[in-house]
Amino acid sequence: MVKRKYYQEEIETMPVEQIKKLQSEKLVKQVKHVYKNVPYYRDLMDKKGVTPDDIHGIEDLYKLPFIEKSDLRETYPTGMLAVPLEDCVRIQSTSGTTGRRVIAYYTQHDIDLWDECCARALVAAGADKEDVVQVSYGYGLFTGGPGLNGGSHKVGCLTLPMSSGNTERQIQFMTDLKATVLCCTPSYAAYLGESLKEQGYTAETIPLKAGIFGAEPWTQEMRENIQNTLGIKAYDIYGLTEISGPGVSFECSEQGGMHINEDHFLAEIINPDTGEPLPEGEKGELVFTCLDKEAFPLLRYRTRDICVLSRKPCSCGRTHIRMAKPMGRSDDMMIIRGVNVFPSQIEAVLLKEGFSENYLIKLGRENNNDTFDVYVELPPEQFDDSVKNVTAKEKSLAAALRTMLGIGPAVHLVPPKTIQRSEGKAKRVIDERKLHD
Ligand code: DLL
Repeated sequence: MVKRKYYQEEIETMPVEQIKKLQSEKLVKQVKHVYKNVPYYRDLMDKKGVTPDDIHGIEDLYKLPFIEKSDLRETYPTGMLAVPLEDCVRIQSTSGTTGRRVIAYYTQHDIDLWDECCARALVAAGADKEDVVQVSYGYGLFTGGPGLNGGSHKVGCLTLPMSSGNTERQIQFMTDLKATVLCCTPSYAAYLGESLKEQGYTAETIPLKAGIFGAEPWTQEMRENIQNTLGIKAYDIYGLTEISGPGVSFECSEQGGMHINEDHFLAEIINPDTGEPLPEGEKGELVFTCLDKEAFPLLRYRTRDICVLSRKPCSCGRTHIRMAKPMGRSDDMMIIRGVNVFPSQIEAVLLKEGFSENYLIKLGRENNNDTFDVYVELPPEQFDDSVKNVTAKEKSLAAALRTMLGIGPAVHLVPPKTIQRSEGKAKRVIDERKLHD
């Protein structure tokens, strides 16, 4: 049997001009739908002096007002719904730490569209009918489990709805049922790899061939570690609850950025300070417009993810625009002693210097000065090193971090396995400075 290259070839390889035409048609319709059915957004448009008649195509997108997380909190729980509640078949929700959770609603059409996006991601990672897909993202309100589960069904794979956690059971099912594709957060993939290794498995004896990892930032170095430990090709996948869930964009075999499912999601990059749209190739905040979702069709939603888009042709044949790995969030960037720092920069240095991705950043304040501590696990084979050696390593790691960041943290090397492992999104920063309410 010939392996399929695309899940929906015609759409995924559509010439760019045609995609833009399709987007324009869908946008005009979608704006009418939202204006008519979402009073909150109608008010925002009225205040900006724009009506659906002003929107003739994607070139008019900039006229529309943005939606931000604060709007979703304000309209909680149903104020952004664009269809009667009785037409909805599902909700999902974000894991929000403060304030009200965001609830996203789906009609059956919206679920189908989302599942198809995940199916495209799975096929791009080489999955086909004969594959066994282990979904180890959390199930429930989090979109990771349900999204990849739906995509895997569409492709016709045998789906193992493992959810996260219970690593012993994960390994048992993976090896007994010969799972070939693993879907989970990159930090959990790294942890599973560590546990498999401890049980004597090697890259050759682990049945997996591909992994689809996302939901949190991860570096190229972390990708290489995971690929080597599990003996797989590791693909990035991106998404957010507000826009549907995983599969808003996904990586292909080129592993060079994620193709955005442009027939459903229109992407822009804006200057996060001024809101001005930026030209392609410039770094800024990613903004999405849902082109054909029915229940929760957000227009110009500000993701806070800092990113770059590229139309460079891709060797995989897909024509949809690619987004780079998010480089951080405009709202999770740390400002330490006046310097902007992204946790992913720290991770990149640690991995490059031969340490593991198990680390913790602690920020505090002493005498009106920021304290900046990085706790990193020693590789097991170096655990017995003399105090002198460990101190020297701490110093050299601190120097490498200073070179990268422009400020130097205090580095603390701690025994292996002392930093708490994560089964979902890893919490890597503890900020005790209380810079926000
Ligand atoms: O994390 C959806 C998802 C599930 C994506 C499974 C991929 C796989 P939320 O919980 O709403 O949704 O979080 C969305 O997570 O705005 C990004 O900041 C971050 N994020 C998601 N995917 C990636 C990725 C899901 N591949 C927020 N790389 C987004 C970096 C990511 N950050």
